Amino acid sequence: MKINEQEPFENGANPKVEQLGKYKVDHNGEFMTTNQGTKINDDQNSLKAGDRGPSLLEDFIFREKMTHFDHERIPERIVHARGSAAHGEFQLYKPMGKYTKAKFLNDTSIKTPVFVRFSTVQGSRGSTDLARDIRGFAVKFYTQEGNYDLVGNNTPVFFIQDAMKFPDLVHAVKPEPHNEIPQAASAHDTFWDFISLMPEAMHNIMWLMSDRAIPRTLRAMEGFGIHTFRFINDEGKSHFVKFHWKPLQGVLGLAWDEAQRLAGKDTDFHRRDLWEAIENGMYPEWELGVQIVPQEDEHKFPFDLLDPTKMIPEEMVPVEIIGKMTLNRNPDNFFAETEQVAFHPGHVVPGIDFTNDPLLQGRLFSYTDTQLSRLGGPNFHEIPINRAIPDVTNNQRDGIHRMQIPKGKVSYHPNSMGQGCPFQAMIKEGGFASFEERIDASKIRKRSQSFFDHFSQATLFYNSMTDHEKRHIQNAFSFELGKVQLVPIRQRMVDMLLEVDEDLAKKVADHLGLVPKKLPQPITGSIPADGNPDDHHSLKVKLPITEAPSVSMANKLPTNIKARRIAILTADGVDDDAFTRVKKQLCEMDAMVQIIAPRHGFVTTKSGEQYPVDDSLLTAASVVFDALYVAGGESVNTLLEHAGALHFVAEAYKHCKPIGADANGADLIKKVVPELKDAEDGVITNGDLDEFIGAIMLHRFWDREMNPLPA
Ligand code: HDD
Repeated sequence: MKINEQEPFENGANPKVEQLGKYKVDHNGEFMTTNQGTKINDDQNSLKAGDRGPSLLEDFIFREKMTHFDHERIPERIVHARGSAAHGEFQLYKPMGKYTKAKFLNDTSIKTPVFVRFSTVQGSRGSTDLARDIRGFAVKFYTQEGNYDLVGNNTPVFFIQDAMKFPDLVHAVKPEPHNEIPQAASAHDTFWDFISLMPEAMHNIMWLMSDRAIPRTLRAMEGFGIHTFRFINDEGKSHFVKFHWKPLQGVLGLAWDEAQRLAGKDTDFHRRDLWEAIENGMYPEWELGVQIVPQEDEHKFPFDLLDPTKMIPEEMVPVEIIGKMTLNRNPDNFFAETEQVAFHPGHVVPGIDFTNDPLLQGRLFSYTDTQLSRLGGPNFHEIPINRAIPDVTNNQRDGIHRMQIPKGKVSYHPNSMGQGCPFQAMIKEGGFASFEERIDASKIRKRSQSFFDHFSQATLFYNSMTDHEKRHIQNAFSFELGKVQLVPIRQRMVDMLLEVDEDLAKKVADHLGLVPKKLPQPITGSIPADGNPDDHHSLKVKLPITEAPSVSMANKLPTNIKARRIAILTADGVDDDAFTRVKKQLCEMDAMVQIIAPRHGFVTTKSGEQYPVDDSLLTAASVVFDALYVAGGESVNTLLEHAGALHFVAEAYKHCKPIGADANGADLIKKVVPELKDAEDGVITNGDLDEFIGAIMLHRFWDREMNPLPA
C-alpha cells in the first residue's frame, strides 16, 4: 500500500487524501498472486487433463479469476448513470457563524476536501456526454464533523413538486421500455406526453430547452442546490438558504448542431475535457454563493419557498459569495471512486437542516435505498470514497461486506458493560439536533395552493433571454417536439407554451404545422381521482420583476481564456513568426492549444524549424475546439487544397466560433465564407492577437446563425 504522492495542499494536511492513500495499491515490482495471496506460476493456461484434454474443476486459479470477472459490474444508477468526477478542496472566504454553526462554514483556515461528480440524467453509463439534458452537480464535503453532500443540478429548479411523481418522471424520460430507444435524449413521445400533462414542469423545461442543457464544458456550468434548506446557528436560530455554485470559467453553451456532431466525434468530450484540464494544472474553480432569507420572511414572496419548481431570482435576494471550490486531482480509479461514490441530500452536518419541500423530503428516503441495491448492502459508507473523516462509532453491526471489526460484547445503548459508550453527544459537543419546527396540521394528501403558479417563472426566464437565447429555445422545442410522433402530444405542448409566451408558442407551432390553442383548465393528469378540479387551476402570480438578467448565460461570459481549447490550423511552410507568436501568447494565457495539420508527425516552418503536430485533420474535429487560428505563410496553399481543412473552417464558422488568421490565413477563410464581411464579428483576419483573444472571451458570435453556411 502506498500513500498518494499527489498532495494538493501546501501544508500536507488533507485528511481525505491520507485516508484514501491507505487503500491504494501499486502492483509495480510485485509478483502476481491469487486473492488468497498465493503466487501464480501460469496465468496463460487453464489446468487440463492432457494438453488437448478437458479442463479440470480443480483449477482454483482459473475459477477464482473467472468468478471475479463474472461479477465485475454493479447496477448503474437509475438516473445520473453517466458521470465524471474529480477531487478538490473548498475554502471559505468569510465566517458564516451568524447563520450556521457548521464548522467548515466558520473557519476560513480549513481546506475541506471535496469529491464532485457531474452527470447527465437520462442516458446509461456509456452514453454520450453531449445529450441535451440537465447536468447533475453533486459535491461531497469531507468535513471534520462528517460528510455533507450538496446534491444539486445545473438548473435552479426541478421538474416536479412532489417526490411521489419522481418514478413517473423518470419512467417517462428514460428510453421507451418496449425497444429501449432513444438513448440519452428527451426527444420522444413518452417524455413529452408526461410533460404536456404536468404544467408544474414548465419552468424547468424552459431551462432544459435553453443552452444550459448543452454545456460547452462541465467546467463552465453553474450549480444549484435547488431546494430551500435551513442554516442553523449556535443559538438554534434558523435562516432559509439556497446554494449556488458560480464557475470562474464563465457559463458557456454549445450550438445544438455542434453538440450532435460532437457526440459522434468525441462522445466522452466532457469527461475528457475535465480530466485534461486537471491533468494540465488548469484547475476549474467555482465560488459558493448563498441566498439567505430570514425565517420571518418565509411568506413574503409571491411563490412558495418550499416549491422546488421556483427559484428566488437573484434580483430579489442577492447571492452572497462565501467561498471557493477548486478541483485539482483526478480520481485514481473510475470504478472505486466515481462509480462507487454514494451521494445523499440527507448527509448533513450540524448547522444545516431541511425544510418541508416535499421533493426534498422524498429524496431523503430514496438515496440510501438506491445504494442498497446499487452497492449491495448497508455498509457502503465503508467504501473508501464514501468514508467520513471522523471515526464512525455506533452500534450498527454486521451486514454484507462489513469492514470494521468492533471489539467487545456491547452493541446496544444504553449499556453499563461498555461504560455507556459510544456516548450520545450534547448539542454543545457537536451532536446533531433537528430544528424544532412547530407543526399544527391534519394528515392529508394535498398540495398547497401556493404551489399552483406554474407559468410566471417560466415566462420570467424566457423574458430574460437575449435574442439568440430565445431563438435557441424556439429551435430546441421545435426539434424535440418534431421528434414526437403523436400529434396530440405536440398540440398539448404548444398549447402549454401559449401560457408562457405567445410568440414562442406561435414559432414552435409554426414549425410543427399547428396553431396553439388556449388550454382547457385545469390541465388533466395532475389531479387526484377525487380532487376538485376547481382547486387545480394554474394561478398566475405577479412577480415584482419582469426580467432576471442573472439567468441569461449571455451575462456570464468568462474574463480569461484559461483552459479554452484553441486549434492552430497549419501545414509545412508556415511562416515562423506568425506561428510562434500566436502559440506563445495563447499558451501564456493558459489556453489549451493544439497544432492541427494534414498529417501527424511534425510541421516544418519556412525556416526549417520542426514542431510536433497534436492531431491530424483526419482525427481532429473543429467541434472539439473553442476557437480556430489559421497561421499563414506557404502552408495556406496546402490547406486551400485540403478538403478536411475547408470543412474544419466551415464548421467552426457555422458554429459561430471565433476565427483568427493573418493575411495569408485569411485566404482560407474567404474561400470557405465567400461573402465574408470586412469586419465580421468574431472573424479576425488582420493577425491582431489581442482582438482574437477578446473574441475568444466572447465565446460565440451567434448572429452568424442568421446567414448559415450550408455546412
Ligand atoms: Fe436525484 C441521483 C440530483 C431529485 C432520486 N440525483 C442523483 C444525482 C444527482 C441528483 C446529481 C447523482 C449523484 C451522483 O453523482 O451519484 N435529484 C437531484 C436533484 C433533484 C433530485 C438536484 C431535485 C432537486 N432524485 C430526486 C428525487 C428522487 C431522486 C425527487 C427520488 C425521490 N437521485 C435519486 C436516486 C439517485 C439520484 C434514484 C440515483 C443514483 C443515486 O441516487 O445515488 O436515488
